[in-house]
Amino acid sequence: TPTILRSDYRPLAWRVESVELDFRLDAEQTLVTSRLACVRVPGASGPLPLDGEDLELVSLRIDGAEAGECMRRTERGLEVTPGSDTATIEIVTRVNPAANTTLSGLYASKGGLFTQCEAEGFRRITYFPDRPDVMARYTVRLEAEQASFPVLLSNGNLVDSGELPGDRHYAVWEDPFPKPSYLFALVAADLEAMERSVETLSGREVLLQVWVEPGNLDRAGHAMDSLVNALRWDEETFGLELDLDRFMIVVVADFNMGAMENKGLNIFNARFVLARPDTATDADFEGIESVVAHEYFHNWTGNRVTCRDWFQLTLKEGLTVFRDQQFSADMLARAAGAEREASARAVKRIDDFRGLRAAQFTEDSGPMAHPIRPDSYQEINNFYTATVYEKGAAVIRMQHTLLGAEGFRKGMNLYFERHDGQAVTCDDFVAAMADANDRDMTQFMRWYSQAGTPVVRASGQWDADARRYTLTLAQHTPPTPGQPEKLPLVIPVAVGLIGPDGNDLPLRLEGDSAAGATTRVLELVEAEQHFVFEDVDAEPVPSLLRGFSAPVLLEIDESDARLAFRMAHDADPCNRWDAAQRYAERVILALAAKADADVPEAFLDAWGALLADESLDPAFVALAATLPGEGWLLERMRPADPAPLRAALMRVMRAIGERFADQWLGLYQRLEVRGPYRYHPADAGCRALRNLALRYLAAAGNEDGLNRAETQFEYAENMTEQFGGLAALVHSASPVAEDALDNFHTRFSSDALVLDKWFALQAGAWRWDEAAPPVLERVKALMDDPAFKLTNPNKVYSLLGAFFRGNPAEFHAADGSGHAFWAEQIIALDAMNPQVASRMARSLENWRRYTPALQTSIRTQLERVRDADGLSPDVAEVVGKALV
Ligand code: B3K
Ligand code: ZN
Repeated sequence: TPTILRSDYRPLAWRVESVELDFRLDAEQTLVTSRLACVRVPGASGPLPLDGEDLELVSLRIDGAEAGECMRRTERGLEVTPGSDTATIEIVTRVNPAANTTLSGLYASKGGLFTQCEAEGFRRITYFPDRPDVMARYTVRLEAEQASFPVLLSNGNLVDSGELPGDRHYAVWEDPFPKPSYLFALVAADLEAMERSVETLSGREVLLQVWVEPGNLDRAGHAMDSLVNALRWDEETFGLELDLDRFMIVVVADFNMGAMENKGLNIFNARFVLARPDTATDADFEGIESVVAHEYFHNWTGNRVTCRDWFQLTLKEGLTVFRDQQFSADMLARAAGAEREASARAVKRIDDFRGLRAAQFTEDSGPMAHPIRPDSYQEINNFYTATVYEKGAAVIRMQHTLLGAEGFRKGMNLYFERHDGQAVTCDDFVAAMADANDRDMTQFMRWYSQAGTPVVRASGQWDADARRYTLTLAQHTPPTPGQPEKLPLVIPVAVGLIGPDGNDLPLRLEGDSAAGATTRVLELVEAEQHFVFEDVDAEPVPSLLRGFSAPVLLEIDESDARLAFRMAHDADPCNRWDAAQRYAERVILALAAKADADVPEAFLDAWGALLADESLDPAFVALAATLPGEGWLLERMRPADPAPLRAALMRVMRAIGERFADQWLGLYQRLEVRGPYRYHPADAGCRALRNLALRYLAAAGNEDGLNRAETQFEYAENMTEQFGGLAALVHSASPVAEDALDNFHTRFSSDALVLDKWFALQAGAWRWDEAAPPVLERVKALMDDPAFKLTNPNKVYSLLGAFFRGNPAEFHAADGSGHAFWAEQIIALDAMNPQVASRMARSLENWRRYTPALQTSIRTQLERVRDADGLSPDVAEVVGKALV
């Protein structure tokens, strides 16, 4: 597979001024006529390359005449050489949506027709210079049979529609804004809309629609509310207003990822729209709010200003993730009320950081490590990564921290002032931030070019006589593939000093005239720096990287006692959580290395103090009392050995369940949420902690706990509690788990999204009952369930994804059965849907950190996939890099 380099970027010699598309839609034979008004860029020379993939070319005419000699076929599609500097190119292609299992381009789902064009799907519809710096105005005419496709949608505004002879109809859509081809979309399906009309900041009336399958309107309300909130937030926070008369969200059941920000016509995976209290959990409600907002925010960060080339992807993704994170934090804070606001924000911050650590830190230490702006790729779809998205967002967050909210806003204003309507680079974004704030950001730009998680090593020295505390911070970034050497970065380190009484000290840095705030942001820019604090009367305990101020790994020597102290006293909730995690990690890894050791008493005491502290928000306690994820622990364990790790985790869970049974039962009672379900952070926090209580109690085999889980499962009126009860039963040795699973399946047999949870729960189950058969057997059996389809990405992610990624001890069974199953499934999936196959394939990329025996088994299967016939570039890149 060829490698594409960022340094190879060349502007196109042609501009496409306008695109007229005419679709004769049909499930098996859709005829697409595309009319491109092309103009040669003054002074440029060369042909116009047109990308095309899986297309049947019916005809191509230049200025009305057969192309003849002026067209030739190339590896990527076609190349045309018009005889003059302006030309109208008319291309007719035929495609078969029903046969398109890749879910990229135009495809069929449940009888409807949908498109997905990012990154390179438009070329599967028609021949086109399919790159984001080609921005054009689109007019789209859709024509189809009325009965099968009653609703016809595309980007922008509806300018004409009507009936045609033979029970057919048509619609014409016009998008007033120039856009790249990846933002094109159409929908032809049987759908119903929830509508709301709102007034924008400048007083324009806009129509919002959420389109769902008939019968699902009662599940669209939360998405609509989220959309309205997002619209308001962008007006208030950045002065950014909806620029269209109409904004549509359309739900589809078969979709490769979460959602897509097509201009004015967002298309969503059903799981990020549909929610009713009895079918969706608190986490689902939260996910919907954030994804709806994310796609909406793209309208400015991504659509109005887009990427020059795909290497700049983080320009829109990192920034938009940062925006959705801020939005969600503000929503949570508002709902929580003034008193609980800080805690609500911290909970969101912890959640985001935990995600970054689990997905991105692990990616950054493996064979796919890349900077947030990569220098090369083989398949762009492989680069919609945690690094580009989550680390990208963290890099934007650091700019926000360094420049302040106001400075950041000034930078955003300048960015839009300069670049509205353009396709630009990450340098352009940072230049706007720098110029608006009169700040040199040259060194900061290294965050865009260096891969790997930087390690910040901290140590402190207290000088009693001088009443001085010197904090030494040193940074280094380990080598990553292709980048042996790294330079120092600009790292904002938010610092607090905790006094012996547990209270923060006011900070006076050397050179300051007076003490100021209790948290200061230090800028670490050298390989090593010393920061001196004055007037420190007793040895303080440093609390570093407060609020997770940078995407780095902090190394600091801390005794167990000091971790327990910070768990109890750190004024920064993020660091309180972090202290609990560090302590748990230490204990679990020690137990994994020494099978007969006991769970240390001091650790349990610290844990107990956390549970007993009634001043803490239940949502926070639920996070702090959740053990570090297995994937993260494997990353920290050398060599990674899933079986003893699982055993250690089970031992710790049992110990915590047994030792604190009364506390768990007590808070289960105390935190019961009465009244009808509402999606609210306070209620959600209580439900989360109660469900966690059930998990620990069930793990310990506590009779009362198991009874409560069963009752909650049977009588709960919302999915959060019902599923929480079920999950506790499945994660126990309880004999009633099987019946409960059957019962749940019967109850929701026609609800695809709820069944996704049911599949995932079983694929991720631990074997609390040693006599139970391996989980792989169950996964194989579930593939035969009538509700399971390998062609539906949600099903694949819930069953196979939960097993490959969420159940390491079972997946990495010593006999290699899991790995062989992995290879079979990757090969089968790849023949249908390379993007989904590639995502699943990535579950083995960090194989070199496992034990030698596991490595041998995994290598065999990686090679088997590598050598399979007709492998896609997607999977080839992943296994190829894994095997290097
Ligand atoms: N921009 C899309 C992702 C497209 C992925 C293509 N393989 C969704 C988002 O980030 O908002
Ligand atoms: Zn996005």
